[in-house]
Amino acid sequence: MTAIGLVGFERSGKTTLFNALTGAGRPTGFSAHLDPHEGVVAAADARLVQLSALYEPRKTTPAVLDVVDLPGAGFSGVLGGGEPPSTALLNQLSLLDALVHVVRVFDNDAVPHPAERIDPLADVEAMQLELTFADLSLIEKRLERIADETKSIKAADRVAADREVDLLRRLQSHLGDGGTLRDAALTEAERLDIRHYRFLTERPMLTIFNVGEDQLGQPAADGQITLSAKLEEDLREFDAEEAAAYRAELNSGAGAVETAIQATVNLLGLRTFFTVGPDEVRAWTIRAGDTAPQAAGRIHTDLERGFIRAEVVRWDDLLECGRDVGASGAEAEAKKRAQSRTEGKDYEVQDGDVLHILFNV
Ligand SMILES: Nc1nc2c(ncn2[C@@H]2O[C@H](COP(=O)(O)OP(=O)(O)OP(=O)(O)O)[C@@H](O)[C@H]2O)c(=O)[nH]1
Ligand SMILES: [Mg+2]
Repeated sequence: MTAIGLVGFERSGKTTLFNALTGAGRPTGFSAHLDPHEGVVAAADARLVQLSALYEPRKTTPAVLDVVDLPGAGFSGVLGGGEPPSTALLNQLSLLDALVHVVRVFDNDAVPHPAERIDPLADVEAMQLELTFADLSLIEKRLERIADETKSIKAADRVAADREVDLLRRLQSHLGDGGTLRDAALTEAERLDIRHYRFLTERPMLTIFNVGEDQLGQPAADGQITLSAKLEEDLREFDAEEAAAYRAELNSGAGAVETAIQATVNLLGLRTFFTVGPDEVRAWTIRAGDTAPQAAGRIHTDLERGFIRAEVVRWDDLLECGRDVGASGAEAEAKKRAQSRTEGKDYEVQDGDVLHILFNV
């Protein structure tokens, strides 16, 4: 399972966004929670919606991601001159596959910002520093430990220790220059070597600007995600028609939350494939590079173990066939048009593939 974590300073709207994503209805505001909230979020996918409209299955199942809403109270170090994040918080962070930084843009005197100013870009930088300091302190501890251990070490082991020290020093100076470990120039082998440290600035990160309802409708810069967590939370209570009317009034396009989720899925390097049929139309996520048997294994371990071959068709080709001849004949029609292929165990599943797995156990 893939887990994403919501991070950000106090009262930036993490729990509000968590509620918008999961429907969990956790208390927001000054209820400062010290424990993280955990939930699951359905990965909204327009392709799934279209396939489902064609098949009219009994059940439509989106792919899901785990989401963890972390308390902002742990991040007051850089901002307020307080303590750095606790070991417990750092451990929680290190378990996450990606981080979503919720940045406060909305202004509200009743909800003071911990630094008593609204400056989104300063918050982006401060969080960057917070995570960088955590990585630097991990590197320092490790360097000290190696120095201790290598006082009485065999010459043969010294080579490996020296190499590690060398690599850590390079990371240290890169971070010191304001870089992140995401953008550090490392070889594939070096990336593998440092993976076990679970450095925070190595983690993929998405930034979401949480604006007030009055700031909606202003164009977001390229690659930026802007939404109002409060509005999105409130709209969960509305039916589709009411929600659309309210959005129109506030100039808020639909789909900001969906865009954010899709951006996270992409950031994680996940690929989505689909399975279709009259019972269920379903989206699944796999890692980029996963093969057909690995994808089959997401559905059921038996399908991976007994994998024979996969019938593969792109979702939009299948949709077109289905619209021409009806859902029940869609796969046969795709075969006739040579849009459906038979793939073996080495096939690397592509984003948007519809798979039909043939297996035998
Ligand atoms: N006006 C407005 N208020 C918001 C928005 N998002 C959050 N708030 C309010 O800001 C307050 C804090 O929101 P939370 O979601 O609890 O913030 P948090 O980041 O989880 O805070 P901590 O858990 O303390 O770190 C609540 O009163 C929210 O209603 C928004 O988009 N617009
Ligand atoms: Mg919170």
